[in-house]
Amino acid sequence: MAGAEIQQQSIDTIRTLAMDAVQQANAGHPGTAMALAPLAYLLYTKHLRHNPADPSWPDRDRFVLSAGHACILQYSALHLTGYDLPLEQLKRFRQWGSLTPGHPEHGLTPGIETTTGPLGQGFANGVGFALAERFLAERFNRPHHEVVDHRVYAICSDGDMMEGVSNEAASVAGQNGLGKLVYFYDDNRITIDGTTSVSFGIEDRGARLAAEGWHVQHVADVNDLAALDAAIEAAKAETARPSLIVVRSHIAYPAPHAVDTAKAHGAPLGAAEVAAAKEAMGWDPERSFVVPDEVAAHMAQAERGAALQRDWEARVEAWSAAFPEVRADWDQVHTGRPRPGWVEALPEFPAGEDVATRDAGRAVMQALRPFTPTMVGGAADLVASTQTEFVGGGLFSATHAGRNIAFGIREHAMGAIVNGLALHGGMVKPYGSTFFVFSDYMRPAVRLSALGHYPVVWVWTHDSIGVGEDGPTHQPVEHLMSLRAIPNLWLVRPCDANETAVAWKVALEREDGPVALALSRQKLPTLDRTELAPAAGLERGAYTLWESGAPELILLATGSEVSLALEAGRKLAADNGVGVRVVSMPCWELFEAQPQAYRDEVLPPDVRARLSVEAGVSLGWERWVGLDGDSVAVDRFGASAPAPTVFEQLGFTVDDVVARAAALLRVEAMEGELH
Ligand SMILES: Cc1ncc(C[n+]2csc(CCOP(=O)(O)OP(=O)(O)O)c2C)c(N)n1
Ligand SMILES: [Mg+2]
Repeated sequence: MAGAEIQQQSIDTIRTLAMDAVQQANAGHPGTAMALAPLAYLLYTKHLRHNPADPSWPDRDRFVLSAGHACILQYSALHLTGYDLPLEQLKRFRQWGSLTPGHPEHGLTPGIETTTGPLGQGFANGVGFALAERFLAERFNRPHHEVVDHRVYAICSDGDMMEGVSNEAASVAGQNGLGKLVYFYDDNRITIDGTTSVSFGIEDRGARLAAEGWHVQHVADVNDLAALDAAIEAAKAETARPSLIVVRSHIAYPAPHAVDTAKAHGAPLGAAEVAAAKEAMGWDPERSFVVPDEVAAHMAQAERGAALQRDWEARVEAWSAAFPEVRADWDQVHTGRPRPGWVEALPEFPAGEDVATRDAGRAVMQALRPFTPTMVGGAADLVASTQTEFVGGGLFSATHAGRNIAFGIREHAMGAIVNGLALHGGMVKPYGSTFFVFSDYMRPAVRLSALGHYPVVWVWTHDSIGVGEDGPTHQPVEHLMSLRAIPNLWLVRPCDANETAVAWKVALEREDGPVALALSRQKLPTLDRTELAPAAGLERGAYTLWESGAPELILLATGSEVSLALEAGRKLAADNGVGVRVVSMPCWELFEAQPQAYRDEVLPPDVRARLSVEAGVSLGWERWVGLDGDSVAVDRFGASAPAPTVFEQLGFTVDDVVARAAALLRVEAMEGELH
């Protein structure tokens, strides 16, 4: 190892930058960054195989700061090792438009692999990275040609270890023997509310992960670089099990008064304490944002990083020459798109047959399978229900990287793991699935997929009261609307088998964010597209499915309620001679993105008699039905009974829809007379 003096100086540089940045911003989390400076130093200068000049080099080690609040630690390390993150950006920590936001944001700051901050998510994202690494290694490596071989490092705090999602993810990692994981648990015995003795004093975290199949070590003092280094080497040497290194640290060390206090977690230390800490380190208390030249030179990783990448590129060259087809496959999956020809391969479903959209989804997935060799995913123990399986794709296990991942009943970790799979690169469209009602159990990860623009697919089946006998606990009611409330998430609820195929097309084509599919358990009629508009209309979010004459009334529906609206519309037109338009509206977000002219074409502003029909809460439909419209909706919890009974009891029958529509038309007519 390098000389002790320059090491200490480097570590103290990280500490002072952390203190100074938080002090300047007058907001942030200095304590943990200061305490863990030795760990960041050792990782970024010795163990991490990374290249600051090319933060997206495919075979780099991945580093995840699951304790995202301590991000100034990572920003300092990135700056000092030579990433394109100038000191100026550290001075603008947490300011509008800076590259140093209050928690790490992937896609914004070079070297940030995933967006963290909601505790536990990063832990699980890292498991996704390791699954991706294993999958790609098995698929692309050849004897004597290792082009995929990297580790995943993560730093986790007490909060990460307390959150249930990390335990779910740890269990998945242990089950699958993800030996490339090297995780650190910052055992500082402090959280915001004070000492962990009040909330986390009994549990032996190391023993828990050991019981889940992890290789667990303890380091008594994070400042003991030799012990830390030895533990990291041992963790790297352990390839069959994921590794956890429990590191004892003291928050805000070496600030004389702030050390070991909860206050040091999330508040600036104050000018006097910053000065005192600098004095304790032998630094000039008057100066801030100081990076000694020797430290800059010592920590710069440009050369080491370039050499590591060159070495990899040489291996890739030899591998490409020996296996040109494998290389072509590699290039293909790294475009993030399926192989050409996939659109033509999408199935078309004949009219007349009744098909649940979950079953249509299954057929679509099988058709896509040859075109998406690195598309993996699974269900939270509901494969037989969600029908999201690549038949013949094998099961992922400790000994074989199959395409179907048995996430077990762990929706939350599934969500975060799928996010990690997507973030890794090379894995085209990873997906996770469960009952729609349990989307709640994975919502934090879904939110992050939207916030971080991750190209993942969420497949939720059993999407309404159509679940039937399982009753209100299993019948989603508020879910469609609450998911529509998440910015940048596309929620698609196809109305029949052919819309389901187009929905999957939309999902595969989207590159800048997640697409969620809400699919039915119950069978739905496959609409006759020779007399109705083509299902391709789904790509514009909403489209006129059918109409009779100039519209006086518009019925808007999604998913399983479209055929109901159609039947009601036809009846209204036939019996009353009303001009009716039926609009299928599978994706609000796509419709909102259409030009105004198209939206006005589908929903002419002067047609005010509008009725929405959707088996979910009405909240939000006002946007489309307006003040003069109405909604056939479910503004209560469902009930346990056969699905047709539940629909009938809650007002989803042709007669009900006709009556509600007729009432709207009567009001319109009366208003017409009054004018
Ligand atoms: C899911 C979630 N809940 C709550 C928070 C708010 N929060 C941020 S850090 C933290 C706990 C701090 O303790 P610890 O995780 O041990 O971090 P340390 O202070 O030791 O760095 C909390 C509750 C969060 N970021 N994410
Ligand atoms: Mg802590």
